[in-house]
Amino acid sequence: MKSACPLDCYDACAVIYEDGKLKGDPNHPFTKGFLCPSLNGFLKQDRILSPSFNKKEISMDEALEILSSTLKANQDKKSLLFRGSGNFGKMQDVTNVFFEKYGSIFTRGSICDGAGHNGIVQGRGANFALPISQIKKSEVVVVWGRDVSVCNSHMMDVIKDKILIVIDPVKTKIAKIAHIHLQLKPRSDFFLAILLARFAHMEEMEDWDFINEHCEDYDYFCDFYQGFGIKKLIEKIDVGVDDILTTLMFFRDMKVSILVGVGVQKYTHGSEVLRAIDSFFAMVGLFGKEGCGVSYLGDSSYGFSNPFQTKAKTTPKPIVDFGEFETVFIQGANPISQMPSSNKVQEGLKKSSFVVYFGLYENESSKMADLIIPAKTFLEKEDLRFSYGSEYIFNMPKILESDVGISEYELAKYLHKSFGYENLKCEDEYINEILSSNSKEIDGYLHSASFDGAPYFKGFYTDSGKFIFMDEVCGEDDLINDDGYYLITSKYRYSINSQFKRDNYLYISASCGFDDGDMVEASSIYGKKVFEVKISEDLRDDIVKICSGTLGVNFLTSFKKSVDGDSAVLQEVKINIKKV
Ligand SMILES: Nc1nc2c(c(=O)[nH]1)N[C@H]1C(S)=C(S)[C@@H](COP(=O)(O)OP(=O)(O)OC[C@H]3O[C@@H](n4cnc5c(=O)[nH]c(N)nc54)[C@H](O)[C@@H]3O)O[C@H]1N2
Ligand SMILES: Nc1nc2c(c(=O)[nH]1)N[C@H]1C(S)=C(S)[C@@H](COP(=O)(O)OP(=O)(O)OC[C@H]3O[C@@H](n4cnc5c(=O)[nH]c(N)nc54)[C@H](O)[C@@H]3O)O[C@H]1N2
Ligand code: SF4
Ligand SMILES: [Mo]
Repeated sequence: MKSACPLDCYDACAVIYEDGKLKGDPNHPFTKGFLCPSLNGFLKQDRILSPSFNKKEISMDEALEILSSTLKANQDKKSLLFRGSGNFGKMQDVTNVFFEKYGSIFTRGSICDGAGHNGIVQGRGANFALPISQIKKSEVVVVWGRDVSVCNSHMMDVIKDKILIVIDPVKTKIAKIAHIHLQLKPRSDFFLAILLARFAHMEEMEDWDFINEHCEDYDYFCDFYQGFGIKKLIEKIDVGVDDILTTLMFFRDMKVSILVGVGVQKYTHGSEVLRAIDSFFAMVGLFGKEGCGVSYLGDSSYGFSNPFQTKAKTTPKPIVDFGEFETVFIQGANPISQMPSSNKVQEGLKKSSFVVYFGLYENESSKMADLIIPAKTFLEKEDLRFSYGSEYIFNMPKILESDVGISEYELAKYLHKSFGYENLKCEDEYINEILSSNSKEIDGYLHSASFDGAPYFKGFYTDSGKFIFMDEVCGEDDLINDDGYYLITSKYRYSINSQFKRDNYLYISASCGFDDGDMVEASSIYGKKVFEVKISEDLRDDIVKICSGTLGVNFLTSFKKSVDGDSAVLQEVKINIKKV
C-alpha cells in the first residue's frame, strides 16, 4: 500500500509498504524509489511499547484516566501544549482542538525555520518553495546554507548537471562538486547579500521593468545597501572577491534558483538574512520567471483549509519557560535535546508538577516525564502530509493494526469525551476537508494546487501585490566579538534531529591543535559539555561543528529568540575548548 515518509524533511518521500517492508515508490517523479537511512531503519527502531506513570508500566486505559483526571484537577493552573515535528502529518494538529478548549498556552514561532520564513513573508507576502518542475528548468543552482546531500538528498539528482554554487562555511559534499564554493564566515550571509546588491548596482544589473512594475521601495533599498562599505563587507564575509564577482555574473541572463536552508538564519537577525537575499534577487528581476526563484522551507499548507487553527494564547517557542507551567504536554518532541539552552529546559521541566511525554521513542525528555504515552507510528493511523520542499502532498492511510500506542486523534477524542466537550469530527472528515480544499492529482500523484507555474509569476502576496524591498536591519549589531570558535550545528546523515542513530562528535579543523579521539570540554556563556573530537578537513579554522541530536549540544546554545519570527538562535554563540 502507498503512503509517505512522515519525517520532518524537505523530500517527503513516496513510500510503499509491502511484505512487512518499507520501500520507496519507484514511480514517484521526484523521490524515485530511494529512501534514506532514517526511514530504512524505521521499522527496526525500538519504540516505547507501554505507557508508564512515575516509571511504572501501566495500561493505556490507566494512562488515559490519569491524564484526564490530572488535567481536570489542574484546570485552573497554567498548562502548556509543547509540540515538535517528530511526525510531519497534519493529524498531529488535532490535539490543538482539545487543548484550546482546555485553556492551555500554545507556543508560537519555531526552533527551526521561523526567522527566515518571517523575512520572506515581509517581502513577498507568502513563502512558496520552488516546485521541483521549476528547479529542473534552472541553469544555475545556488545552494545557500542548505546541506542538500544530507537533508534534501533527492535534490542531488535534480541539480547535479547544473552550474552549482555553494555558499556554506563547511565544505559539504555538494560544495566539493560545486563550480564555486564560497566558504564564508558563519553569520555573514546578510553581508554577502548586501555586497551582491552593491556589485549588481555597479554593474547596472538592475531589472528596471521588474522593479518598476512589481516592486516597492527600491530607492530605500538602494540607499540602504550603499550605506555599507565594500571593504568592510568583504572583511566580514572573508572569501575572495573574485569568486563573489563570478557568482554575480551568473545572475545576468541565466535561469537561477537559490535553494536556501535553515543554516543562514539561526541568528538574531535571521529574518533579515532571507529578506536581503530576496531583495537582491528581486533587484535583478528573477522572481516569477521560469526556472528561477528563491526556495526556502516553503509554507506547504498555503491555500489549504485548516480545521485545527486555534485562537489559543501563545508564548515564544525558543524561550518558553517550562517552569511557569504546572502541566506540560509534550507531543512529538524532544525539547531537552532539541530546544536551545538545555540547562534552562531541564530546570523548567523539573519545576512543572505534571509532565506528559507523548511520543514514539525513549529519550532525554521521556526520562523527565511523569506520564509516558506511546504514540502510534504513521503506518498505524490515518493521516496526510505536505512538503516544505516540493509541490507534492500525500495521503497516508492506516495500513497496520497494532496494540501498541494511541493515535493523536484517538487521544484527543478520549479527552473530549471525558471533559464532556463537543465531539470531534470523524478522522476522515478532517482529512477530506484538508485534501479537497487545495489539491489536484497529476499523473497519479497529489499536488498542492497553490503551485501553478513559477511562484509569483502573477505577482506577490503583499497587500499591494508588489515585492517590498528591505531598508533596515535589526539585530545585525548583536555580533559576537568574544573569543572562541563559531558553533555550526547542522544535521546528521543518519538521524532526523534526535530520532534514530545520533552523532557523538565535535568536529574541528586539524589546524586547531586537537587530535581524533581527544575528549574536550566545550563551553559557552550558556553551559558546557564534554565531547569527543573528530578532525574534519571540511571546516574553516574558526568553527566547530556539532550535529543536531548529538547528546548535549544544546547545553551550549543561547536562550534567545530572533528579532523577528520568534525563532531559535542556535548559532549565535562562541565556543571555547579545552582538553579534559
Ligand atoms: N538527514 C537529515 N535530514 C534532515 C534533518 C536531519 O536531522 N537529518 N532535519 C530536517 C529538518 S528538521 C530541517 S529544518 C532540514 C534542514 O536542512 P538544512 O537547511 O540543510 O539545515 P542544516 O543542516 O541545519 O544547515 C544547512 C547548512 O547550513 C550551513 N551553515 C551553518 N551556518 C551557516 C551560516 O552562517 N551561513 C551559511 N551560508 N551556511 C551555514 C551548514 O554548514 C549546513 O551545511 O533538514 C531536514 N532533513
Ligand atoms: N543544536 C541544534 N538544535 C536543533 C537543531 C539543530 O540543527 N541544531 N534543529 C532544530 C530543528 S530544525 C528542529 S525541526 C527541531 C526538532 O526538534 P523536535 O521536534 O523535538 O524533534 P526530534 O528530536 O526529531 O524529536 C521528535 C520526537 O517525536 C516523537 N515522534 C515521532 N513520531 C511521532 C508520532 O507519530 N506521534 C508522536 N506523538 N510523537 C512522535 C519521537 O518520539 C521523537 O522523540 O530541533 C531544533 N534543534
Ligand atoms: S527522511 Fe527525508 S529522505 Fe528520508 S525517507 Fe523520509 S522524506 Fe525521504
Ligand atoms: Mo527543522
